Amino acid sequence: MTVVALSGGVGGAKLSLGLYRALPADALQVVVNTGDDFDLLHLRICPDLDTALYTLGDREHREQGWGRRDESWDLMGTLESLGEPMWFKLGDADTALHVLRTHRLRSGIRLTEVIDDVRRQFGIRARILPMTDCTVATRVETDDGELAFQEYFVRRRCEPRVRAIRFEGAATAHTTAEVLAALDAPELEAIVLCPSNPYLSIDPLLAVPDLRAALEKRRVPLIAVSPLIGNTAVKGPTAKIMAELGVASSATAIAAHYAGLIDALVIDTIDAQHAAHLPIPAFATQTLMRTLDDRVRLAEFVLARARELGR
Ligand code: FO1
Repeated sequence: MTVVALSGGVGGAKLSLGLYRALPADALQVVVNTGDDFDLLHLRICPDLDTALYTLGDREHREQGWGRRDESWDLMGTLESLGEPMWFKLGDADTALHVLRTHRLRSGIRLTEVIDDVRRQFGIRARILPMTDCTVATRVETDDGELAFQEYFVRRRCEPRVRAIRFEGAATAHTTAEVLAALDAPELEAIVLCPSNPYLSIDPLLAVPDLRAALEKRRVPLIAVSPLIGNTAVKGPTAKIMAELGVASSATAIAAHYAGLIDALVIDTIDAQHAAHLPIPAFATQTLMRTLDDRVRLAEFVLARARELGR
């Protein structure tokens, strides 16, 4: 039996690791957001894919949430000493991956194949699949004008007020044969929508028309995990963006956001009172993932609920 996880950055990678440990090693396929990808110093940077690679490959920087642990910063220090403004931090080992990826993409190799090769080199038995090999770029319309995703997220620290978010290139993009095969596999048991930012990390996946269509015609339960605990997100700007878009940040709003797509929502125990008011089944448990045990326990809970729904 196999499971597909839909993931963005840090929160998604944490639950993906829990699923990877809770399932037989080759039973997991993680479909990852590529809307955050961009070019810096002519290098192709894919933050969410790399966070998945580092987390499942036991190389992630645990406190930071992105990049590698035991990283050195000589390249960035040298670039800064030469006058290059390095608002986006590039570690040495991390940059080696950006160089390799850029080189291979320029040689005509698909992003899916580049990532698949790296995950094998890292000894990861789960598949890590970009949502598309086409270029999709998240753009954030703010009170200060439209910003490219990393300009908004890193350079401006999510401070500008968000008015709208769009995914440039998504409408004409298509997903990959690998993602379609994963979603159509006879042995597929469940699809798990990870507790990533719905607006910035999951909506780009859902904006790719044939990926959305494949999710809609699935034969297995699709169960989401809310990124909110009470009215706040563990990390990142989810609650701030919801407020700016005029949406109350609550489990009810997350269920409404995914209405028509998900079969059930896993919420935190402190939100258990919302369960009775949701139009879909909601299951309450501790969703905060501080330790590896937390991740595995949440993954096991999600898988158990998905199996019950599938019966
Ligand atoms: N996030 C930051 O807040 N500051 C950085 O300097 C930064 C550098 C960086 C380098 C490589 C990488 O893969 C991710 C990096 N991130 C950084 C994280 C990234 O911007 C976001 O976490 C994701 O795009 C959102 O999921």
